Amino acid sequence: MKLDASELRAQKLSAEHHAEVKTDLQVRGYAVLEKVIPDDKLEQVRSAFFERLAANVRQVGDNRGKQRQGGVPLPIEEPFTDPEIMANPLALDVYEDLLGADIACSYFSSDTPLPGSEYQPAHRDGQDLFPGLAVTLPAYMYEINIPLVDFREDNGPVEIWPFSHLVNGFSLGNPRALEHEGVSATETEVQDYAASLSPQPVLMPAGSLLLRDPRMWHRGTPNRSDEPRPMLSLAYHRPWYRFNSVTLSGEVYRTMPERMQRLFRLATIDGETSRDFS
Ligand SMILES: O=C(O)CCC(=O)C(=O)O
Repeated sequence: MKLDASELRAQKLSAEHHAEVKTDLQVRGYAVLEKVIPDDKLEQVRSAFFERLAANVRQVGDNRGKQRQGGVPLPIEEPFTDPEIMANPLALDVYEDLLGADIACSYFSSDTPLPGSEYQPAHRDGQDLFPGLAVTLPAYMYEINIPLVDFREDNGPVEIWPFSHLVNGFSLGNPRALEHEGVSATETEVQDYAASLSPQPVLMPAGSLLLRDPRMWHRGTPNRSDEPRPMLSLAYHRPWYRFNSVTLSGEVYRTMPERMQRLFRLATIDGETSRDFS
């Protein structure tokens, strides 16, 4: 979806766009808001990210084959703490509408297939709340992915299976367990079946927001270009769920605008973690 200049200026979706994004999340499982992060801001974030990526590659090596290059650790500090990056109101207005005003964020990370990385197994993020129960439950979490470069056919765009967040009581297999047994998790019967269902690459310009239900099947694809393909990932959920944990300093927390403080109220702040699950 392309937004109007007035929506970008106000950082607020029109009533029509809000309703369309909400419906797309509920029915298709995803929506894309094209190129909403301003270029100068994106450039600052990209260059801070590439410094971190270089340090991470020095530490862990430059390719992890089928496991690819997930989670370059990112600090919750500038320039990442810009509210347009970590608490984008265009997405959060819809997420609060769908999940409630008391949502929290417990995941801030990144995914970066380097050149030469291969297919990931199709998977969901988060957990099935009631494994094996063939009932579609209401959403409890939504993610935001922010591509830091254009996602093209050749540089390993994320691939998605629209509507698959509504499928339950069906397992794609546990990729990690399979890899550990020496079996490639991308080469199972169920993965072949998923691949036969025509997943779609999400092609989008840098600085877009991919809003998605984490239950929607998705996978990373091979990066055949000669540049890394970085993407930031954040998860926002009902307050009783934790996708992961985030740690930040009280100094950073205190400088956050009020809405952002609410989102990070359950984080570990100066070593203290809130036990408030309400
Ligand atoms: O980087 C990608 O394209 C997908 C990453 C992903 O889905 C994951 O690692 O869970």
